Amino acid sequence: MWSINGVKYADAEPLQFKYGERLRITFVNDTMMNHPMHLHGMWSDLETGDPHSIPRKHTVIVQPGSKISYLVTADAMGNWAFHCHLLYHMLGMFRKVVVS
Ligand SMILES: [Cu+2]
Repeated sequence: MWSINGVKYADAEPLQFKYGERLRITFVNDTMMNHPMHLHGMWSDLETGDPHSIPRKHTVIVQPGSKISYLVTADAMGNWAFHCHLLYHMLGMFRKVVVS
């Protein structure tokens, strides 16, 4: 079973974002597969180390053995999906995001 932080979706609490806050999401991929992580409803501003080069993404590929981070402004109220785009990972690698 795939998971995020060792917890599969069925056992996970929703992630709570405060409306208007700017937050950093960091992924550490300790698996041997790519994980294209898709946060719905908000942009993911990929941190590249260069403040002049910040790609805006919906889906960010987290490569094997890598650590990446991106910044999100929680500017969309409501419930959103946040998941790995590989269908057979999605059961575990899925979270509900609540912006309120
Ligand atoms: Cu995955």
